[in-house]
Amino acid sequence: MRLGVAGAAVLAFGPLAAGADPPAPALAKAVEDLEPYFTPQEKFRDVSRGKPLPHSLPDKRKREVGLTRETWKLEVISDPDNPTKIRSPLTQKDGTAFDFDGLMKLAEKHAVRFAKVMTCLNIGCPLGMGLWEGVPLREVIWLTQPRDNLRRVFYYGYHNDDPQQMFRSSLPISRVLEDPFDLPPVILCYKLNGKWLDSERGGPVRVVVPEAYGFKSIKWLTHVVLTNLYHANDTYAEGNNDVDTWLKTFAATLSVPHEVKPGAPIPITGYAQVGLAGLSKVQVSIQSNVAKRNDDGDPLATGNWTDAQILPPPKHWSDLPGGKIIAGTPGFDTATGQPHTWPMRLMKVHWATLLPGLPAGKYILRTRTIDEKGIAQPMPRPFQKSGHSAIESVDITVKS
Ligand SMILES: Nc1nc2c(c(=O)[nH]1)N[C@H]1C(S)=C(S)[C@@H](COP(=O)(O)O)O[C@H]1N2
Ligand SMILES: [Mo]
Repeated sequence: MRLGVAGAAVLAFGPLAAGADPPAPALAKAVEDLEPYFTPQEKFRDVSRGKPLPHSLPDKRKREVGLTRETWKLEVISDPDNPTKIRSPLTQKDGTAFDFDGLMKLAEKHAVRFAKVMTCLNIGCPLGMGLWEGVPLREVIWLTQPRDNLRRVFYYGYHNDDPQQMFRSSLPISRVLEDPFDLPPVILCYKLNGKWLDSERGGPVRVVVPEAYGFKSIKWLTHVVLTNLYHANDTYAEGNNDVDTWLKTFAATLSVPHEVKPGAPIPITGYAQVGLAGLSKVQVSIQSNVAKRNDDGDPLATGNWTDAQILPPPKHWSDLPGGKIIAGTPGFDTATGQPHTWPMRLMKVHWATLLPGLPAGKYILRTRTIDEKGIAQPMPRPFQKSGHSAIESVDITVKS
């Protein structure tokens, strides 16, 4: 089903460079100038909090508080307020806390990798796109031999030993113990794009939750707490956020000529975030901004949407070693490194379109996506606290 719809989308529009008609030079140039596919670690946008920011601590202090691979310690315990029955808690006090060597032992057998955009629920565009590697969190939870009264897990990282600074997130235990709908597991992540996870990205070890917005992916992880609490206790809940939401599908522009000559075709490129709903099409609409706005701000109602070309997967996956998807990444062919399906959920795609020339005037360009089920996304959805996914509007002026 997924292969069908997603595959059809690519075939119908054809890979840009391989089409019968070579793309117009203006569009070819815009496509060539697109951003790199994967984001180098240091180029991610950093929105993490802490005074001081944990990644800015001097190396000596990092060693003291366990923020290096050599000194990292993870406690996995029962919640004293809503206890889970576990046989073997992993604690500093008993000298049983989990360490990086233990993680690497588990990695020999259980390491997994997946590509995912890291997007903050409160910020429109992804902070970065990464190939994340780690050990499923459940492997470490099993070490404690949980027995009874286990409904959720919550977790937090180093926060300068100041309770006010704790940034916590939580998940139902079922999400950790099994992976629904083909999703990758929730991981204890230690590598990004084939390199050790650096301190700014949450190293030595962070959680990464594949289908979630950034706030579930706790950095500088130090504590995993097994609990019989039946509801979320995320720090983000206090900020009026929808803490059960998952990654949305939407499109946005990357390059738009803000002023063009009358009759000149208009090259446009952009990206789409492929959320859990999948992606079958990217569409654009251009309207005169003086046209009667019968839509009341709802461009979905106007219906003059045209399909953009979803670009094929890159030949060179920039920022990965050798520009190649690391062998053994599920969803990618081991020999060619090409994805089995495209677009793939949790990742982003690039798109391009050449709009026909227009008479002089002022216009508004909008972009949207059609999900795998054929439903336009974003739905007219004012609920920004479920993850930003607005229809973007960009002004274009046509004048001689
Ligand atoms: N310990 C800790 N983890 C954290 C945060 C934080 O402030 N402290 N911020 C979260 C939020 S809100 C987001 S969006 C992501 C951002 O991940 P990045 O910095 O790798 O892009 O980290 C999450 N993990
Ligand atoms: Mo965030």
